[in-house]
Amino acid sequence: MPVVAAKDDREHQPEGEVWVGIRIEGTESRRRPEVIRDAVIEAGCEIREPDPHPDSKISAVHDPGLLAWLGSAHQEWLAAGLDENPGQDRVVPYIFPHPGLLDGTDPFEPVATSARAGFWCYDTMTLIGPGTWRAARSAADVALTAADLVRNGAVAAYGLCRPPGHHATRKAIGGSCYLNNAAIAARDLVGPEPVGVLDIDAHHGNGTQSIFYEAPDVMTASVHVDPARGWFPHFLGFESERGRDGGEGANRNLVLPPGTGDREWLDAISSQLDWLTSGGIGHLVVALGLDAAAGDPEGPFEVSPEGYREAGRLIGLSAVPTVFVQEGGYDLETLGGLVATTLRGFEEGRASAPG
Ligand code: SP5
Ligand code: ZN
Repeated sequence: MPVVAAKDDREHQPEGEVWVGIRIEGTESRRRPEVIRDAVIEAGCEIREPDPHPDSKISAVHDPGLLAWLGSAHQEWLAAGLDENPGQDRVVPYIFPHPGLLDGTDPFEPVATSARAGFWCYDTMTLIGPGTWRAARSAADVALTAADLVRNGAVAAYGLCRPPGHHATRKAIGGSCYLNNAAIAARDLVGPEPVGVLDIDAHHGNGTQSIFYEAPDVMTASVHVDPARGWFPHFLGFESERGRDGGEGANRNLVLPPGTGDREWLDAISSQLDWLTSGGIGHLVVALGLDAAAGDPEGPFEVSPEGYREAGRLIGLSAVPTVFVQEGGYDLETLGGLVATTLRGFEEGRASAPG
């Protein structure tokens, strides 16, 4: 399977995340793409660099104001001297346009550099450093290049995106995500037939859901840990969220309790694949998070490597041209093997699929 990866992924150095007010180490490390690269090379995949794509492909899913801010946020932060006083070298918000603050008035982009961060970022865990924009923009090119390969006839392609993307919304970064790589690829692949997004990261793909919430031409399906059991993104990911207006009925969430293992997880994935294929999708984008695996430090599921292989097999059996986009997965010991195993499962499923 062709693999697309950018050297720029290591330029993103958030140096941790602020959680409950404390800067902690953070798990979205630059080692992640290294271990994945090693494993897919070992599995015999060829790696290629992404091709550059125009900004219009990004602004098709993100607010141009967000893109303008993201591209210059760290430089503005330094220009405002916040790295020296009070001594914060990463962009991090302190005040947010909370509905309870605004009470129905329309938010506007504030003037102060420190306040602007909260206008475009919904949590404190998604820090911006000097190379964050370059890495995020390259990750979007990775997803778009993988989409090109599949549009031009490849059965599937894998985009090794870092930073990940599925928590980023049209107007806000969050959850360690900056540009929504899977959504950018999905929007780019819409043709006469709708596109399906299957998100198997342990966390709800809230950004992808919200970007396409009113879209009739992108079906979004996510399998994730129940937010009602206390899990990120906490406010979204419930099964009652089914889309709105033109997108009514085109979003489907399946939630599972902490501790879920292979059987229930695979049943949910299978159900989502049936739903997507019955919608007549022409392409599938898989938001591939490996944090559902047993032992992952950020996810509470107990999925085995064999479970991931079976998930890949089910996706391959659906016989829909597929773009895999890397999302979460934080156990550096097993992450690379899980990606390779999932892609191998896909090849097996595809080989025994009709057509
Ligand atoms: C792409 C992706 O998988 N993003 C996951 C973001 C969820 N992060 C939630 C973190 C919640 C607090 N973690 C603190 C760990 C302290 N040990
Ligand atoms: Zn995740």
